[in-house]
Amino acid sequence: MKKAQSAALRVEVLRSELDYHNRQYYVFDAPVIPDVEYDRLLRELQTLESQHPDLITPESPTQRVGDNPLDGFDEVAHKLPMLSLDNAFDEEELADFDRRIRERLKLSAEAQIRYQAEPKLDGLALNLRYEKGRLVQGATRGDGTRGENVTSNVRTIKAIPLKLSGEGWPDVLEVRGEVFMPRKGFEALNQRARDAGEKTFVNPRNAAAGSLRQLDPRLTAKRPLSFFAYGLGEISSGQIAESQSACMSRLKDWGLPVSPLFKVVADIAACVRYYQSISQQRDKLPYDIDGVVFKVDQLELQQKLGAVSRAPRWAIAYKFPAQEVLTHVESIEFQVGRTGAVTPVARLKPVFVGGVTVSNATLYNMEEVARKDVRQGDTVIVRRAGDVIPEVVSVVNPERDDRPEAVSLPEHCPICGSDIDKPEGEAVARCSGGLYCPAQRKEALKHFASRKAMDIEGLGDKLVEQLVEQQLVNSPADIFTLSLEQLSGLERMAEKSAQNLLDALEKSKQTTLPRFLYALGIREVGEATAQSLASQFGTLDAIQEADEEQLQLTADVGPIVAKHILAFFRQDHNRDVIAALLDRGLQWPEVERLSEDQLPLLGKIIVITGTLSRPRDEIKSELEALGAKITGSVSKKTDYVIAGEAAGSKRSKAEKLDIPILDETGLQDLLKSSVEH
Ligand code: I6G
Repeated sequence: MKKAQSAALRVEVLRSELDYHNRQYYVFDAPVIPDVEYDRLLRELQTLESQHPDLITPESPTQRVGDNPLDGFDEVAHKLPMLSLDNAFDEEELADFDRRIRERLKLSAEAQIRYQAEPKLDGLALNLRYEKGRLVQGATRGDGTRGENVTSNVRTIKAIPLKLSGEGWPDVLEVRGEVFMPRKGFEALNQRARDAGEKTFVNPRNAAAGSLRQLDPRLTAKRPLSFFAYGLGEISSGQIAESQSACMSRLKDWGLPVSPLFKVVADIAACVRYYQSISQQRDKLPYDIDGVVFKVDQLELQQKLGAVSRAPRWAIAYKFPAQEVLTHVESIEFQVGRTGAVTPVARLKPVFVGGVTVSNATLYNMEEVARKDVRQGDTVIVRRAGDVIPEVVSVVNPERDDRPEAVSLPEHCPICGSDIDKPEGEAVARCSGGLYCPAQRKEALKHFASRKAMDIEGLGDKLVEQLVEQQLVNSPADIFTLSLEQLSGLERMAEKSAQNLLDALEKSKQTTLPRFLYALGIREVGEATAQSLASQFGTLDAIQEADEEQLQLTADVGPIVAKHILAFFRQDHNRDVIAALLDRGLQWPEVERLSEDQLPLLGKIIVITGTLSRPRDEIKSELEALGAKITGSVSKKTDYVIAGEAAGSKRSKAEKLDIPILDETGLQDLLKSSVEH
């Protein structure tokens, strides 16, 4: 009894902590804990709920994994129509909007209208219905009067609260807003699709729409969707505030994310300044926007103005110029990246798109070239969104006469002439020249100096290219021997800038182990893996000396990454560069290793086999959260084998090797004792 009570209490505490962290992340954009810590709390809750299923509630943060697939979506009649917005494409049209409002409200030419301003996300509209503070329905706009019931999918979107926080919300509250896919998530999703030879999404908007209209909510749960609220539908209490901006603030208090860039501006001139300011920030925003929206702030005035032909008179979307344009492919060439990846690139007739002139667009790999069938001379749609690399969306005239042959992958590197390898089944072709290839050398140095790596201020791409071309620098260690004379002799480099760079180089020598590891540019070792390796091993020496199995004990490190790490440290020239860098004075503070206190199953190797009552992935995540490493095959190093029904050869092998075999009860005991640890 006492145990069940304490579990119930812990479940409550975990839920409220997780809800709090979710709000900090999505509503306030101010996370308090790192993602791994959030995941750990979530897994602790999952473990407790699996031991005490009676404690599970529909609003628990664990209930976002997605229900069973549907046959189709039901139709939903909107209680209040979901309107669309009129557009303005230049300042004159915006001024007309303001003038029409003043005329309709019979205000003088001098009277000023206060507007609420916010970016217009490039996503899709959604209506959320909360009853007594609980999310009961999510519906798409559809034709404005009837949409689709996508509740099961909406429940998987972490930015959308399953229950409202704070107080004072009406019994029925409908919230309207935009579902969108942040650019980073979109890029990663498409990269995974490309790696698997699957179809990619054309843009984040299509990816968001496709994900929200997925019949299997478990798939939606895996898509990085997010949400900002921008308005209201039915409200049982009539009104929740006197102005649009105050409504948004109340929604925020109740845990609904609203745009962090929303602002009240004094008049139409301030709207123009707001538009200009957002245009300048556009590329740096983590999501696509296609304009800004202005709304008369006072609700009383909104009501007086009303709507015409399905669009409110009190709001307007001031749109940015198009991000997709037509141009011609002048040629298709091949570029060599840091790890030798050979990428086909379309050289384009320069075209102005999304605020910059674009003359190159990536074609990713040969499969993509074939899929899109892009050839020299084609007219293509080019898309540029934010600071994402411009890409060819599709060919406009694939049936034209005398099209040249499709381009094929060259046998030799266009930069250094080394052989190009393309392993069977892999999408990426690589130059085999390694650091002999000047292209790879340049890219490796750019990566080494970049902000998230050694963060060497002033050592930009152009400078790296000059240094390599003039053979002043061959390896990262050479950067630290550059002299003032050498640097000030370079193009566009005054003595002052040269001295600043030397100062920046000196400063960068005080680094951290994760940064240093990341800067080395080991294949598949990104920032997160570099951090995990540092926490797991504590020192660079320990990482260099680790064997494949030891490496694989690290979070994020599977057999492929482990092989890349080993291959990197096995190369003499890499070890020489590291020694030279340390010799030049690069150093970092000691790293605190993860301890058994934090992760009670740290270092334990576990194999899961047979049919269990819960999905294997779920059990795997719970064990991993406690520090265990889950592997696929049984060996002398295995600590436990979790064996469900019909466990076959792995169970027999464990018996032969005398490895403890746990059934479901044994697994629960292991989880319980580790959580209580
Ligand atoms: O489609 C929309 C996007 C953004 C909107 C909207 C919005 O506000 C930021 N606001 C309204 C009132 C409507 N559609 C109808």
